Amino acid sequence: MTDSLYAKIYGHFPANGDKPLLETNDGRVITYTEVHEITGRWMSYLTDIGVKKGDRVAVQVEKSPESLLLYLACLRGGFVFLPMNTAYLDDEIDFLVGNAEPAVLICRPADEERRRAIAERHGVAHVFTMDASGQGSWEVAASTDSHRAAAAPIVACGPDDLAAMLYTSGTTGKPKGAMLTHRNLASNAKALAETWRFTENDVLLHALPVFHAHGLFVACHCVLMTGATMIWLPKFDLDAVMAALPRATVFMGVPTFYTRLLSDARFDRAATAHMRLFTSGSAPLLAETHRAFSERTGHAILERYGMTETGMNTGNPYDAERRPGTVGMPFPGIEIRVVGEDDVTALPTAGVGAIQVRGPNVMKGYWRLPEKTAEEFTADGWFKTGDVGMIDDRGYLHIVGRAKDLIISGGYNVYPKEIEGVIDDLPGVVESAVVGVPHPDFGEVGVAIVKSDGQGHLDEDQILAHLKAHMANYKVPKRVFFEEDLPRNTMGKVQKNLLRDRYKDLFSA
Ligand code: MLC
Ligand code: AMP
Repeated sequence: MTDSLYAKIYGHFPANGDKPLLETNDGRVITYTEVHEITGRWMSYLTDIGVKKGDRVAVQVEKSPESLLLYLACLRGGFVFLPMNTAYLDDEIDFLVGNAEPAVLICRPADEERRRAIAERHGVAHVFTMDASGQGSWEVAASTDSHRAAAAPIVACGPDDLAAMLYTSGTTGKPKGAMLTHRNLASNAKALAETWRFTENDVLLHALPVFHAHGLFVACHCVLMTGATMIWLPKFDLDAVMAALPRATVFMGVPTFYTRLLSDARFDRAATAHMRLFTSGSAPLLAETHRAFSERTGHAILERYGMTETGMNTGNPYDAERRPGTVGMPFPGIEIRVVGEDDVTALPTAGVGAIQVRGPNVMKGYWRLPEKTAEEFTADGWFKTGDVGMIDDRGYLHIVGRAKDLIISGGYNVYPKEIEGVIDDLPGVVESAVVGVPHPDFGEVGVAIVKSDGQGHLDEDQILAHLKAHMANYKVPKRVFFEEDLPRNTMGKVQKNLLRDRYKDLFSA
């Protein structure tokens, strides 16, 4: 008996292999039969070039049907899929590749030269390209019929074997690789597909990026576990979503997707009457957005709560009330507790404290960081989420804040510490603080407050240009302000709450 997630998914492939797993908005179709043929060829090719079970396959490519097939080929072969944000620049990729030591790196054609340099520096044996239509040196090499492809196996995996590794940044230090096992992903996939009542008749409108847990696991696994179908959009585009909506039954988004949809008068009761389910997560959905959505469409968005390290922890009920401003109850098999300062004593109803989670969904640990892993778990095996919340008298979890210094912008995590470090390296900067402030589109965005040495040759544009050259665009603060001194408490710590308050209306309409 194997614990391979691919084997579990394969067990749910529809009897009719001509059924599409996905359709693109420009008319491409990938059937379930094709999924099995292509993943067979690709995992055989990886095996032929010497990639072994447990080796990492690092990927930074645009979203295409092939980008998903790469993931599935890795699952099937027992290789560890490592997707990387398409916005990452050279420095960010260099760190991840150096840390994960993948056997293979697949990149966009335009990046090839720079990625080869990184691969060479870190001893990565194989570099391939894949463009936005799935073509490139990977397709040429891996799709030639290997003699073993026809009989390609589903490599047997144990429950604790790694299936994927996703990096999450920390409030201190460098990004850490969350090691996700076949059991982690499979247990969560089953819990979500069942709780959300997926069937073969569902059509999921997929507009999320596929280098994060939300787009890659939550959305795709619900479909793959039930032999359903996806409409596969390269990214969230309002017109493309509106055009595809009539053929969909389920939509999953970050809150920004919903505020953008609500900004369009075409998005109304008639346009959504046939829909079965809308889910939201990755960032807080404002209660007012939830209510506006219900008023406009008659549908209550199902908000759920998760993270890279744990997959999905809680969600509002499918059948009972979906309460605005809450993230619902634990999914089957998962436990949640809210604890006090000692990190172990569960608080009474409505007590506000640290949220901890335990279950088969929780990662194996951080890649090659046993001490860091140990710090994030309690002695009795609960994972510390870094989120602050309370459970109300009806059992709904409310997230009321974060203990971690983190900004969530349009569903992407931005770590102030990383940005402050880059600003502080600039000549003329004494120190800086980056804080999150409310934003009508992204929910929250970063703003930098800088103390300069007063020599007078630093301005906002210079700092923004410097940041854009060194980090993914979404991490770059939307504005920079100069102040004579940063406010500090008696312990000498910068009082970010005061700065947040000072700049909170910057983007209000
Ligand atoms: C883009 N920009 C952002 C941004 N996305 N800035 C801050 N936050 C973001 N999320 C930048 C662009 O680089 C650009 O910069 C400018 O903002 C305007 O971009 P845009 O054209 O409006 O952005 P767009 O391409 O439409 O992207 C916005 C978006 C995208 C919301 C569609 O960010 C997105 O798909 N977000 C989803 C994130 C996600 O899937 N998270 C899941 C994490 S998993 P410039 O300088 O060029 O003007 C997880 C676990 C869980 O958290 O629970 O799910
Ligand atoms: P990531 O590291 O990208 O997986 O981000 C996980 C974090 O996103 C969680 O720890 C929460 O802080 C936040 N998050 C995810 N879903 C929600 C939600 N529905 N409401 C509020 N915060 C959320």
